[in-house]
Amino acid sequence: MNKTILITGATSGIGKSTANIFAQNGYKLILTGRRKERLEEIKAELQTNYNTTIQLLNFDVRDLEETRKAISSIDRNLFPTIDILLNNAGLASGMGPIDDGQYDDWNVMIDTNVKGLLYVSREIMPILKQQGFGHIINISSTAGKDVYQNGNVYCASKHAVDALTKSMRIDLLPYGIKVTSINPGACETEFSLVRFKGDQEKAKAVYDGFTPLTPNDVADAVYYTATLPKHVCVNDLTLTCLTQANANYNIKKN
Ligand code: NDP
Ligand code: 8X3
Repeated sequence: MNKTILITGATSGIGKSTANIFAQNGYKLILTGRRKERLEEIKAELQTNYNTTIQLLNFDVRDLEETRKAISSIDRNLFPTIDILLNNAGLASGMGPIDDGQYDDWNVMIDTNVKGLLYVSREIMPILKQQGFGHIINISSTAGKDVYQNGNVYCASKHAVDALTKSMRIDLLPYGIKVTSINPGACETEFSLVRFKGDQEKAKAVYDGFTPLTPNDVADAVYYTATLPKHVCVNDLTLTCLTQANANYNIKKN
């Protein structure tokens, strides 16, 4: 029987690349995101290329009621098991000193990266517990390991993901559920475009002078951790491009 992965934030970047690699390898997909048209396009492309079974869930992870409704609408005949949950949906909003922080930016980051991840996980956990197996993979960040100047609330939200991953691993251990944190460094996606609110020049400049990770690099790491033998769990995997040592240090040379 083909396995199923549920990917939050599959409309772009790391989530979209992960959908592709798992589809290529025969997995069934449940793909989520707010941008419905993008979800439909990705579904059509993956079905054409790999003849994959896909269900789309179009919702905002910040909205508990929408999240509950979406998760309960999963077609359990098509997807009798959920083998992997990839908590990937997330964002940075703004970048600047904390004393100048914008409340809307803080709310959107905490609501998405922390509460959204919790909502989706909480709704999926009963399914995993009932199965007696499953794997939750949380996309944290190098920003979940160290803080950097002007990163304050984004870094805090990813530190929270780090803490939640560790807690989930302990609490879910009795049910045979694996929990992994994947912590990428700079990866060129729509991340900076979102952080800088559509300012293309500013977003592009983030990746000037070095070769960042690609979303496929991170998707490969997700695939690796998800396909290890049953008795093996990667707890924590940090990956950066060659020029980056941690959240604070990037020599920015190609
Ligand atoms: P993208 O902006 O390319 O993708 C973000 C995805 O998250 C989109 O599919 C978006 O979908 C989804 N998303 C955002 N907000 C919500 C929401 N409220 N409800 C549902 N879905 C949402 O960025 P990345 O691929 O880079 O980001 C993916 C994850 O990787 C994030 O958690 C990010 O923090 C993390 N990360 C990124 C790094 C980087 O350098 N790029 C490095 C380390 C970690 P839609 O807008 O359609 O809802
Ligand atoms: C995203 C990477 O360096 O902007 O988590 O924090 S960074």
